[in-house]
Amino acid sequence: MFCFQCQETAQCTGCTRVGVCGKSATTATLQDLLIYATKGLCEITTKLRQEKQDISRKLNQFICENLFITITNANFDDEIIIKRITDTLNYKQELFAKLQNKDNLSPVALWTTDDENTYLVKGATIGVLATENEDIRSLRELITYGLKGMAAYNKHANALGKFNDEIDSFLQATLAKTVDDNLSGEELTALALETGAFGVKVMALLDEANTSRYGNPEITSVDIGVRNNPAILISGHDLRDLEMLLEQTQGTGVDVYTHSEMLPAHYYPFFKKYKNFAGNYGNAWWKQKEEFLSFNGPILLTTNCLVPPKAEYKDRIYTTGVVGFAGCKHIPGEIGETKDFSAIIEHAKKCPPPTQIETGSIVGGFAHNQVLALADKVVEAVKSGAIKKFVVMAGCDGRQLARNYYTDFAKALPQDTVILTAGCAKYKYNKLNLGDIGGIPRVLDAGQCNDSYSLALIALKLKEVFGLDDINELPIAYNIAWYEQKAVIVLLALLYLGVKNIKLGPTFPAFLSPNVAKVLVDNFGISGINSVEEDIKSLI
Ligand code: FSO
Ligand code: SF4
Repeated sequence: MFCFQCQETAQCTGCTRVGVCGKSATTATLQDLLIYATKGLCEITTKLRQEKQDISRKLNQFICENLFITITNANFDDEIIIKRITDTLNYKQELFAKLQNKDNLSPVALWTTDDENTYLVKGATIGVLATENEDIRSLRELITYGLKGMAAYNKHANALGKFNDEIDSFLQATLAKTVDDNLSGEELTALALETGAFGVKVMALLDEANTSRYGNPEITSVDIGVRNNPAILISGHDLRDLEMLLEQTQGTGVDVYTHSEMLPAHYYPFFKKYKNFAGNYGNAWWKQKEEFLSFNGPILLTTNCLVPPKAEYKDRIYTTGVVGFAGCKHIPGEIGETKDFSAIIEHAKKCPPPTQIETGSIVGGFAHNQVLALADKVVEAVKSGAIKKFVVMAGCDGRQLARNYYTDFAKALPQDTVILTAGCAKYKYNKLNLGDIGGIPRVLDAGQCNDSYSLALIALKLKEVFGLDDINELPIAYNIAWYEQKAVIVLLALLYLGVKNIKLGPTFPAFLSPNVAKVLVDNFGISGINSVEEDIKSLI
């Protein structure tokens, strides 16, 4: 195996024997083959579109799910991945038959087999390292990871009934281009930036999907203690799954708590009507081994990030959607279908209530609508000098000790600075009680990682209010933490919006070759993190 798609990759170069995430070599190879088969399928769907033939929504969704399954910590279940490879090849055959012009198809599009036993042998020949030129490899992977993030956000929008054919067409055409040997480094670089443009579009689509169904996030205080009822913990990013779970738990005596990236659900007006929607339990994804144990009840994983579960609580893990782990119960249901959560609810009834690990509350809900409602106050605070600088500290949290930098950085920021955050990176400082500036909290949480879009909208609005020509003239600094591939699409989206001088940490992506990293440094001023003192000095 060779995988270097996430920040925790071994020695900051690549996982080669087993994933630091717990992914086995077999699973990694099967995931590589799933991506390879999907790239071939996308070449054919793209050609069919050129022939003005229709591609069904079902197929668009299937492609997005294939990508989403391979995001770090989403799916470890070989059986599921093998079935998806087979389904992908079957789709490919079906569409190939419809193709009028079958000339000039790549070997990737033409590859097929009806023998599942050959998957591992084939998978070992088509992985990341099969592209020999390290710069082409780097750009191909940068684009592929960005598209994985895009696919995840698109899937969430689709689950709420929002679709955009332009996004699906771009995603598939671009994925196919990552196996096109005729594309130069310059062309692939341009394609990576165009991927960022579609990153903005997909986050806008998801924002519309979320807010049209659940209302605009508003300032909300979320309890982090526990009640005395049996309960279900829901993790991941899928708000539609949460909605169905809350509907089905009404009147059962079972409470529902959010974990990690599901915390921002509390900020939406829609979910406040559910009396059993108890609060948030725990922290970012990587602390789940302790927190799932002490939660005592069943846990529903709706998307990444699942850490291979300990035996002590494995029987309490339920997966749904793209998530999978051999031996854990999977709750089925396609987009548009109502899932049946009765098994997990019955399970919860037999469990003791959660053990309290924290008390108090955290405040969030500062997505674009809420911040713009406070715009006068914010602009006044900037003009008066009460707020000197905003620091965008969005992104992901992770296990590495080096990430304590972000806690230290938040603590060391001067009192006249405000942190704008989104994603699970917030858990490094959202319980520090950093105070407020004239009633404006010093940590403004917009929501999940996709709500980084909100932060971009806020920046664009401030640019307009202050009458500036360039987003980079604003008193905003960017110190972003990344972990998995959704962060890649967020980063590409910010670059597309023209944001410069982003600090990216805790380490630079291993998949950026020195030359590709140089392009990002030279054109966008991206840099890594240094000591807290040095970075406070350079950013503030
Ligand atoms: Fe965190 Fe995991 Fe949302 Fe990622 S929970 S690490 S960026 O999935 O997607 O922020
Ligand atoms: Fe390694 Fe990350 Fe790939 Fe897992 S996802 S195998 S930790 S690079």
